[in-house]
Amino acid sequence: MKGSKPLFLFLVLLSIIPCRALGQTLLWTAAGHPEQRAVYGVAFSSNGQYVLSGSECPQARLRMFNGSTGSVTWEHQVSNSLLCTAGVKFSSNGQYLSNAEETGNLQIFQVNGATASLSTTLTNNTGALYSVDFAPGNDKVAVGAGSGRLIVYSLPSGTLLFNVIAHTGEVLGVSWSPDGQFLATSGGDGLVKLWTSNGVFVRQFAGHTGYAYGVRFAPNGQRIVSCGMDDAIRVWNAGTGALERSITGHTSDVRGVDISPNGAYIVSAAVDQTVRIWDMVTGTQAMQLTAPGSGFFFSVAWSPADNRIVAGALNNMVALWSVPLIGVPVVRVSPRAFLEGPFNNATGRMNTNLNQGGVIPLQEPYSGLGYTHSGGGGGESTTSSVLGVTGSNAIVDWVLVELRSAAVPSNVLSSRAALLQADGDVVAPVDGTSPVTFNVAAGNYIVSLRHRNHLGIMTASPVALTSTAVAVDLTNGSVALAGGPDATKLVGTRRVLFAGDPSRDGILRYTGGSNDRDLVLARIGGVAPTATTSGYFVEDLNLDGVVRYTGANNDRDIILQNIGGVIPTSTRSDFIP
Ligand SMILES: [Ca+2]
Ligand SMILES: [Ca+2]
Ligand SMILES: [Ca+2]
Repeated sequence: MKGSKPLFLFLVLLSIIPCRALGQTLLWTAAGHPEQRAVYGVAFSSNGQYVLSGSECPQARLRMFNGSTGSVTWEHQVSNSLLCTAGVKFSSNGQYLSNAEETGNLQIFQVNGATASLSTTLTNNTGALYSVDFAPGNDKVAVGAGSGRLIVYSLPSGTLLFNVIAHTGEVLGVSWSPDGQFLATSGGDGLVKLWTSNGVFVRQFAGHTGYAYGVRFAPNGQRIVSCGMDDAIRVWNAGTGALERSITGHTSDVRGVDISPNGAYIVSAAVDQTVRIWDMVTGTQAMQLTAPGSGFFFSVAWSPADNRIVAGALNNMVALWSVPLIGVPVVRVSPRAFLEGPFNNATGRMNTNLNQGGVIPLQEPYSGLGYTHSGGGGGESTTSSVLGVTGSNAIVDWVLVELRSAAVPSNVLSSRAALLQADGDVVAPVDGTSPVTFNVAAGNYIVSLRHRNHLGIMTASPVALTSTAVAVDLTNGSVALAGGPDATKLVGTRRVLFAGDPSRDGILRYTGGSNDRDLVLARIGGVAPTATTSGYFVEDLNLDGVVRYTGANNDRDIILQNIGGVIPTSTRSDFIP
């Protein structure tokens, strides 16, 4: 033990360093400990507002920093004895932070804004802890122990769920899959292993020599990234166990690894005194980060909210960079689909009455309807010149395109509002002709197409997407859909999305609670069935610009037809989870 505990306010070695190079800015550095103690763990809160560090002992410290300024907002002295802190994490709901420490205690703190208070100490009797990760649902916490054990506790109760021998030697890294169904571990035996959330071994990934220090699951659940004593970063296929690539360039031990929220980049921290950013798909180095005086880097994290990176170093430094100019990955897709409402089987095109009526908004309508966009989608806009195009490429309406996890199709990784042309092409709103682009890494994605009053559809199998646009024709049955042929309506030889869901719950209902028919009636005033309302409304199921309840071209009968046409209590559902 060294000295007494002075006021930490005097100990913050905070400095703003205006160091700019090649798209990176070192925003601040601060001390993770008042003395020369290595920073073994760093973490961002899920909104990126706070940074947490955990340091070496004696008198290990946890420190929380304001992510913008680097000022210390909270400090905790772990103990007066020889207890080091090896791993720190925030839970994604912002409720907890955790500290895995060297005598086998897992401390869970309740987070209260910029501060925290100790709520639970979970003690295992197998020795030192090296790594910690909260489950995505915030209902479990996993820890890796020096004894080679993988231990999982339930939260908030702290009940032990399982405790299995995972590695020969220490469990140095642990990471939950994004769906919470799996855990990846890395160990002192150089292996990376995959486990079910119940602690059942699935497969191992062999390749590192010496310690495998860190491991992270990619946001799409398809890849696992590890780093090790062999100076390498390895990218594994989580599903098959295959080594996709080995990334070399660091000249000494790679101690920490993390992945950008969009899955396109890996960041690594190494004993060669550099933090480096790599392209996930090509393995090429995109950027190298340094901080004067840092010494060896031991830990690293990428902000879940933006392009900022924090790293912890041997000499007690916590360094935070902004990397805004880093190249943004792009995948492109060109879907083609028909909506039943405006579809005209005689011409093989959709009517463009909404466009001709001048009611299509320049701003995408889905955010306003309550749809929660993902992965950078939302707020798309177009121009009156795009809407002015006529003929087969005239715009019919706004649609939604989603890229979903191949492993967990309910997980929407990225969404975009796009425009639908009369001939079925789905295009970018910016010019009305380009493919739809998403800022995600090249890979396999379930593609879904949705509309504000039709039943959505999605591919049954993942589609391999890259920066070169891939055509996904959903009009002719050539691409298998979730739900099979029942997912779309056959009109002549073409497949169209079922109309009739102004309630946007994915179910066509003609009568009873939450039915779609009453919404049509309500839109025209709710009393006189022959009344009509013109404009851009979700109750206009055939997209002719007029909401009609009865008579020719009404928007009511289409619901009845699509639930079977006979029994009014029948329903029809989409196949989107
Ligand atoms: Ca076209
Ligand atoms: Ca409905
Ligand atoms: Ca209508």
